[in-house]
Amino acid sequence: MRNAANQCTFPYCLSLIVITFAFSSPRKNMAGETNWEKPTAADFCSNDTKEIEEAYQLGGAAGFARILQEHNERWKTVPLNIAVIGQSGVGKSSYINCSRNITAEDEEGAQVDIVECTEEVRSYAHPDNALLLYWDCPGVGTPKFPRGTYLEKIGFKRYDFYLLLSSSRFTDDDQWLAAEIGKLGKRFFYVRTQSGVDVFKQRTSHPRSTVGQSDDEILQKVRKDIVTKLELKDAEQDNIFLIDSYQPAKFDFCKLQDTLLTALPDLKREAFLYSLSPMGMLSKKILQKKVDALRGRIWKMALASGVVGLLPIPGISTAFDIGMVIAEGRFYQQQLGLDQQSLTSTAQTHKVDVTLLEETVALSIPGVITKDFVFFLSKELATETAGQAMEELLKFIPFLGSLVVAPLSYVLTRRTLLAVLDKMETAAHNVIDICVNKAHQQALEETREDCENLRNKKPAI
Ligand SMILES: Nc1nc2c(ncn2[C@@H]2O[C@H](COP(=O)(O)OP(=O)(O)OP(=O)(O)O)[C@@H](O)[C@H]2O)c(=O)[nH]1
Ligand SMILES: [Mg+2]
Repeated sequence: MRNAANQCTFPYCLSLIVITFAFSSPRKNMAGETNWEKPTAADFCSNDTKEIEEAYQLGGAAGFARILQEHNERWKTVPLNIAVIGQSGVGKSSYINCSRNITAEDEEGAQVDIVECTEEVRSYAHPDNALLLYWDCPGVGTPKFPRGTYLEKIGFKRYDFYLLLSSSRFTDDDQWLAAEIGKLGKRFFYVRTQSGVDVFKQRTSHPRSTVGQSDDEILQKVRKDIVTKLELKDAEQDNIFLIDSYQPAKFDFCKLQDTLLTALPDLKREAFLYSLSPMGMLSKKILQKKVDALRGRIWKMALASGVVGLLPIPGISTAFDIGMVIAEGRFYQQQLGLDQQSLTSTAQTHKVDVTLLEETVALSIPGVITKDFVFFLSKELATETAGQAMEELLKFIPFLGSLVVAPLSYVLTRRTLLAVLDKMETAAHNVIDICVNKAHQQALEETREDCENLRNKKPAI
């Protein structure tokens, strides 16, 4: 069979087309009816296609499938070093924990304390990516880390980018660090932590004038102060982020992660994207970016499955590589924050009943992606759409005309994965909606309480 694959000619491909069903991807139109989308040029990156074609010439069908899957895993091999710097106590370790979706009490959590805490430079890997390292640096300007030796001690030049953290007041040390990073010609992002605390303090000290003001309005003053102190030009002002590591769904936390994402080169961007938690930030924007990236992997998985479909490998279904589809589906589930562990953590973070989240997700997908679920889905897809075989395959073949792929395996894998991803996207949107509604309710109650307190407050004598 492998020889047949290697020696394939166009007529042979055609015979494969004629004798098989084909499938395309499910999309809902405005009326909610299902349409079947064909693969488009946007599904294919020309560099990938060229490399993959070469791999096929060299490695035959078996090597080709391996390389396709390796392409999807390349982001795991890219190192990314993020320096988190600033004075002691500004929240460097807390930010790192939040970015890794864990707390100081977790085994791998960075130590956090109300007294000076981090005493050496230490890296913390992201739980989902061992090469994505957050470097927790000790506070600058302490007796142990005076300015004179600070840069050398933290290995200042080795990082991809720098997050310069501060809280409450902008200091000389912040200004000095910003200037030093500037000299390196590297990009830094100015992050003001504990914004929730700033808002609370301002509302408490100015109870009347802050009623009716949004948190953003209250924080405008802080933003302006940073711009003035750093002498930032208009274009640079987008590099200021006001966050609270204990409330990642509020303030600029999501904007910060999104900006870092945009600033990175391709593969590093992919590695960073797969480390972000859309549920922690309750961000549909990050969710959308993840779904797009995951959708972009599908054609390679489908081709790999299509090639494998031609080989007599024991344990693989006659139609497509079910093990691969299950593994890929579980990856989506974890990436979109829908696995059990993520749901538990989302429920805790946003103070929502975990059972409600589980039940909501269960309306779209099972708790664990199983063989039965994938079979059920693919059976549905296979019976519904046989009619569009030829068009999709002819569209597919010009891109990879010299490759032999079992069309049934290719299209069934593609459709099944797209359907799995679609269902998960819906479930993830629903989970975010529940958490956002809960946060709104809570905010309303707090405002009502504030107003009530203000009304009942007796004037000071
Ligand atoms: N409310 C709130 N508290 C924070 C935030 N970030 C840090 N804290 C608190 O501030 C204190 C110091 O936080 P750390 O994360 O240990 O600060 P650090 O910069 O790592 O401090 P060193 O290790 O001493 O340099 C702790 O009590 C944290 O709980 C935040 O964003 N919001
Ligand atoms: Mg620390």
